[in-house]
Amino acid sequence: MNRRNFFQGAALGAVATSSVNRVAMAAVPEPVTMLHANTAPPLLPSTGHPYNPVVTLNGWTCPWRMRNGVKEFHLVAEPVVREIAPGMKATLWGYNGQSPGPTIEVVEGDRVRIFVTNKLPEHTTIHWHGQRLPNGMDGVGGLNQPQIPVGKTFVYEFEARRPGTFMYHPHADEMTQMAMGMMGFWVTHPKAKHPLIDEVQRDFCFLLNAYDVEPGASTPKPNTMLDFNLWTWNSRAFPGIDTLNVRLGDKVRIRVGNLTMTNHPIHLHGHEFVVSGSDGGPWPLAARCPEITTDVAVGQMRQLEFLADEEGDWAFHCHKSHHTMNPMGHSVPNLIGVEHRGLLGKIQSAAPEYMVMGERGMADMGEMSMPLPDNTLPMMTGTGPYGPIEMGGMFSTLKVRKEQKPGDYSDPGWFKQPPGTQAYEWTGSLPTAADDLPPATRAKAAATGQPNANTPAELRVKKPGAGQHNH
Ligand SMILES: [Cu+2]
Repeated sequence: MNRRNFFQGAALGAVATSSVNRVAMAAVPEPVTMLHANTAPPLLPSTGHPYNPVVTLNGWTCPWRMRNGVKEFHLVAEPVVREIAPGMKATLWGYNGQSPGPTIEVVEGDRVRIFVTNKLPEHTTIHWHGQRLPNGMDGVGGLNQPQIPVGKTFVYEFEARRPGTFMYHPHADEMTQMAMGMMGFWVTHPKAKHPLIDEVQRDFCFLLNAYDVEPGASTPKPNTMLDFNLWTWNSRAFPGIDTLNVRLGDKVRIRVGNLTMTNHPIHLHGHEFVVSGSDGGPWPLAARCPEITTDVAVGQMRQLEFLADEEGDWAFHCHKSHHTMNPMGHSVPNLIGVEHRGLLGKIQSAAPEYMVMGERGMADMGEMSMPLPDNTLPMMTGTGPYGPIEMGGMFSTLKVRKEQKPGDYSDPGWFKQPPGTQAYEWTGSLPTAADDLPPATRAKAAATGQPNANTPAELRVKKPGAGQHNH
């Protein structure tokens, strides 16, 4: 075992476990287990080719040992408890103590040997998504290899032939094992300067995943096909997803892989990025164009690259609005404009838990402390410097700061906006059109969020008429 790597791992809260018989494992690198869901600092390579390591959001990189020129890793497939966000833990399957498993980082041309020990209650395999490798190493159970039985260790070995952004996951009882959280990231750094792979100061990676956990429960339903209720990045939901902290002027790369059952339009505020590559490899320069949202379809991977040249706290999220919500968002009728407060007492006498919600929109949910089942996240939550952020799920923040030190990934806190650069309330007079409803109607409209039926909205619309088209 490479002690240095081991101790680096230990310093991050990882521990070596020896529940598997020590003698039997003597030829195998000791597996490293992670005990928490924090974002580990980048793991600087102490052996082999140097590179600028990635930072895995709410994850870590798997330590390795060098043995006769081969990089050896040890993954243990096992049941894990993953904190999805403070206040909710899920009973998942993963690798080395967490879901996702550790990121594997190697260099183009590296010979890689991965020991996979199966501590699940059923057989498994690992497929190395995107790698060029011998057919027998591709990990499709039944097709390329026999399944790895319960309690057994299999060895995968191949050369990391092309640089890029990859992932790993089982190809055995796939629907169950992926629904339970089995997956991990893989980055192969280029060996030499590559014409299509830019050097960056910050390199982040995470997987898109989704779970269906009933409010109050902790184990995902493995047979759900579409109706997931927890939309996560690396098995974390906002406000449990760490922020991406960078220095003003940094070139930033964010690598994203999608192992959910639907597409995710990933959207960044305040900057334009290019998609610089995918699991297919770096993209030709002619194929890159500025974007602020890019769709990551099922089974795809994308690398977003940009210059972080605008200071501030910039939202970074999936643009499907139900993917930035936590459970409890289903089956709530649209009550906008329905005045039902007078009914509350009557309903509550029959159903004491009944709550009034939604008659003026759902924003109240962000600050409401409603009784939730144990181990359940609020639907919209998180607090920013100006109040509730009213988000959940696939949402985080890119924090760009002048004072952030090179290589410092710690959270700088909230951005202090320079005076005169924030949206403010207008207190002057308003033009008549916005102000000419009778006061009683206006009060009612403000209370219900909907114009009164007696004063149809159409009447307030300026229609094209005489004098408008004869210039
Ligand atoms: Cu999404």
